[in-house]
Amino acid sequence: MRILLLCHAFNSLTQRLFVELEAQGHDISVEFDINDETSLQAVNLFQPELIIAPYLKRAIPESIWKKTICLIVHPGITGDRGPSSLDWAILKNLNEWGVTVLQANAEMDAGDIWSTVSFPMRKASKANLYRNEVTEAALQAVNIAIQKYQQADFSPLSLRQIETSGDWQPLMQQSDRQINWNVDDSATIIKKIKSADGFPGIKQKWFDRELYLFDVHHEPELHGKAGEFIGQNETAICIATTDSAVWIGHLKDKQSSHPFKLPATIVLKDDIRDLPFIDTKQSIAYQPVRYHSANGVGYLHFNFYNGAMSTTQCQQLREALVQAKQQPTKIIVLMGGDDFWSNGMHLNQIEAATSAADESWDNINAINDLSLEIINTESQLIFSAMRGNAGAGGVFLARAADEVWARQGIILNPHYKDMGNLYGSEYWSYLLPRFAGEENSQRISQSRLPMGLAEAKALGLVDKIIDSPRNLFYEAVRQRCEKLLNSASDNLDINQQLEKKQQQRTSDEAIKPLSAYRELELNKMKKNFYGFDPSYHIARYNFVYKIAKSRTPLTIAKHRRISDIVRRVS
Ligand code: COA
Ligand code: THG
Repeated sequence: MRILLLCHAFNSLTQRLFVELEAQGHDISVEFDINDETSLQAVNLFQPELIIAPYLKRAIPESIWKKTICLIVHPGITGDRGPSSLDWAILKNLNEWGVTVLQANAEMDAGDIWSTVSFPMRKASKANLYRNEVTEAALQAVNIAIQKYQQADFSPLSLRQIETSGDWQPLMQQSDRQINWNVDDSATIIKKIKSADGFPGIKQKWFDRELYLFDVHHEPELHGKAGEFIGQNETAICIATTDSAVWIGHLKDKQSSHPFKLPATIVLKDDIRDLPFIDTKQSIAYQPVRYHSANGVGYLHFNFYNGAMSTTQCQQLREALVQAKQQPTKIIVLMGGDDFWSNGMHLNQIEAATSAADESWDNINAINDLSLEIINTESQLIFSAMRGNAGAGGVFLARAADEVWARQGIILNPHYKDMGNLYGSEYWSYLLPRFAGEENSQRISQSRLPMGLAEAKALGLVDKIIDSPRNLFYEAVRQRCEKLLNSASDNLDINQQLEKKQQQRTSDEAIKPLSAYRELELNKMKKNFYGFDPSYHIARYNFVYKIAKSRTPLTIAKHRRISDIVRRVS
């Protein structure tokens, strides 16, 4: 079927539908909802049989929904309507929520119901629920709706025909979730912040500044006077609550010269100069980098907010890896974070630096040092286990390991080009030809599209797909590792594999040393950072400031490509 995805932006849910529907053989094109005329033009150019709107903030005009069936993917149960569905579900502590596919008409979210899929709620942030449960349910609900569309005799049910518990819920206001530090316990505070994380954050006045709070973690061990600052670590601040304390990892100060999300200690810098330092190692409540081992396998977690890795975080992670390598294990697994495995260097922190070029340079060197440390792991087999999505440098960093395992359903964006034609580093020019072959690495580095796992595996970016639900992923990885250890009698197989890996490394090094790959990549990156062409700095600015796109990129808007138009006309 010819299907147009009409969306506010190409977000993770839209990317997932794009990848899955294309894999099912549908002809998919994407148009950003910039204004009514452009959207109508897209419909006229592509002539879709069906329009699907996975992430849309504005009303679809009558000129479109009268002509073509438009299916809205709504992150709520049947009958639920409005722009803050998930926010309300989290704030109300609901046990179950869902995704409904409904047909657009003149009344927002009140059209006929095509399908609905429910899921149990989990105590996670809005963005995390959205990227996981909502995305899975949305994919199922869209598939059901497409099947029904293809049945000639199907007609959807109107809202009046079905019994529902959902209702219209207004746009959530700051006053609906404002924290009352003297009254709210930790659970309530966490719930409020999570209901607004990734967007818009909880408004909070501190030090006469209007701040927005994100990235909350419970701290059961520490206590103090409710609402008072207890301490800080490298990136986060710890605040006492009525019953314990919470860590806040990220803040946004819209009135500052860097009005975007940054680590809390950077935003508050001068205001918390005298705040005592709490060693992260003593508090397991907020430990983005965490190592543990069990039954001969070491696991390194790096739960960085939004998968972004700053210079110091890369250094910290490298240090943790160096330590892990000294442990008597045969396998190390790089687990990444809860939301993302990694999205490469930290563009927000680069944007906020005194010199963005210098900070980019430091960040890419730190991530390269980490990549090198992974490649040069001699005493252990090292695996990247991706539970969440990865993008840009994060994908190539994963490939630095001996094997990449990925959870069924994640999306990879193995490209740097959208960031102002960045050349990219992380030793990709060594890793890609080695694991994917010359031809595939050409294909990967030319691509600007999100990739599903079937393609990633075919191209050699991923070795194993782990078909496990999100909450059982760690267990599935653990079982695989331990089976590998146990089936290898007296570690003979593992030792042979380690020997083979060392031989390969030695022979690769003799042909062309890793330092030469690094130098070549960094020479190109130097031009991106310091050269005449400002594309990278402009693209990064637009990304960090979330400047809306003024047109849909041709990579996804195939109806706007001349070749596709000619093909359809002829
Ligand atoms: N640095 C800082 N923030 C990043 C980031 C990075 N490298 N990658 C993602 N983020 C942030 C986004 O700004 C967004 O912030 P929000 O919480 O304020 O909304 C959040 O992570 C989620 O990203 P989003 O783009 O909404 O997720 P997605 O799943 O729809 O898309 C990517 C994922 C990877 C395609 C997209 O985030 C991206 O292009 N990132 C940039 C990657 C990059 O170029 N890195 C530098 C080169 S190494
Ligand atoms: N029919 C038509 N178009 C649609 C929908 C529809 N477009 C997408 C839409 N459903 C998705 N759902 C909503 C529901 C309510 C609101 C937005 C999207 C909403 N918006 C506030 C407004 O427009 O004033 C502002 C919200 C905000 O600022 O975030 O109420 O069923 N034809």
